[in-house]
Amino acid sequence: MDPLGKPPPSSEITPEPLYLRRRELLRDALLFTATSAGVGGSLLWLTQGRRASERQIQSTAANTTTASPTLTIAERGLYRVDEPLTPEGAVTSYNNFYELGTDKSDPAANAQTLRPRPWTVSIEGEVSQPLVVDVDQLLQWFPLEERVYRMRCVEAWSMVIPWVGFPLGALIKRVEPTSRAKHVAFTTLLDPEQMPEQRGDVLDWPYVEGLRLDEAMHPLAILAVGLYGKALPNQNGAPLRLVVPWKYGFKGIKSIVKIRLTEEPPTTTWNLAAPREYGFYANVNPAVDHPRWSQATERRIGELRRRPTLPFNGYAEQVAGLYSGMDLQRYF
Ligand SMILES: Nc1nc2c(c(=O)[nH]1)N[C@H]1C(S)=C(S)[C@@H](COP(=O)(O)O)O[C@H]1N2
Ligand SMILES: [Mo]
Repeated sequence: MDPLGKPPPSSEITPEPLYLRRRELLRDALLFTATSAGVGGSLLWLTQGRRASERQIQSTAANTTTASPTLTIAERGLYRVDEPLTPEGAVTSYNNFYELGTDKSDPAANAQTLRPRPWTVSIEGEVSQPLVVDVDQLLQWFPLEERVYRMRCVEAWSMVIPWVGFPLGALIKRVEPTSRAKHVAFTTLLDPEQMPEQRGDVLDWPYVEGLRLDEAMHPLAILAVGLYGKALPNQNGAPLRLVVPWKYGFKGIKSIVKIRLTEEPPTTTWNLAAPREYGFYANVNPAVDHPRWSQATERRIGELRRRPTLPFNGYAEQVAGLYSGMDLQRYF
């Protein structure tokens, strides 16, 4: 992810000599398995030493938020993935959240600057019942579900994350879209006090993402308020973020303050920054390479071997129908 044509910031997917990639792979596997109990973890610990895992432990310590609610989960098991969960320590310490820094460890390190309570969200635009609502009120309106989803970043790493949230469609129904509503635009908080990197211009702030209305209404699309049964850590997009598991991770906009229904598709941040590299649809598609790297395989955080990337990130059965007749090479 990088609008300027430079390699991505940290240890990411920049096409590099293979030997480098292998070292990086081993190091990251160590980083993320060493904290989880299990044979794989201890084996790596023994063969690779302990430096990386100490770093890991330090960075996960810095992320508690105050005054977050206890989440009552009404339902579990919908759309469950039969693959091991990515350890919580990895999910909360290896992040993309450019408002809090561009290195993977920055968002956790800078998480305390974000204040996720009190927090209001505006749902507006082409709706007959616009709303400005406190996030804790939202938690009362919609029963929370746990959804275990794969997450595939456009940088070709992936995780399996147990989110807590509710269907985005339930909220959209509540505001009653008009007949002109065809798209949904989401906006992240703009506040350089809380989001220090917004003082710089690595991206056009605030971060904006968008969906077609029918994508937004799909039952797989959720607004997440937690993970691993607890309120969302700041670095993961507290208090409220989008999760659309069949699309690349950058569609999953964090710390949302505005949801606007529109007729026209919104201009989205990454598409604006690098239109050749990041399309509006951003459906996970192993057959369409990123201009600077292949999307055919991915590095599952915590695993040693790359795995094949699946069309629509493994959710083709549920979502392919949304795109029937579309040229997915062109509308990527
Ligand atoms: N506001 C905002 N939302 C964002 C990003 C960001 O930089 N800013 N990064 C995106 C990218 S590229 C990814 S892969 C996911 C990462 O989510 P995670 O850190 O919870 O795994 O968040 C997405 N949402
Ligand atoms: Mo990403």
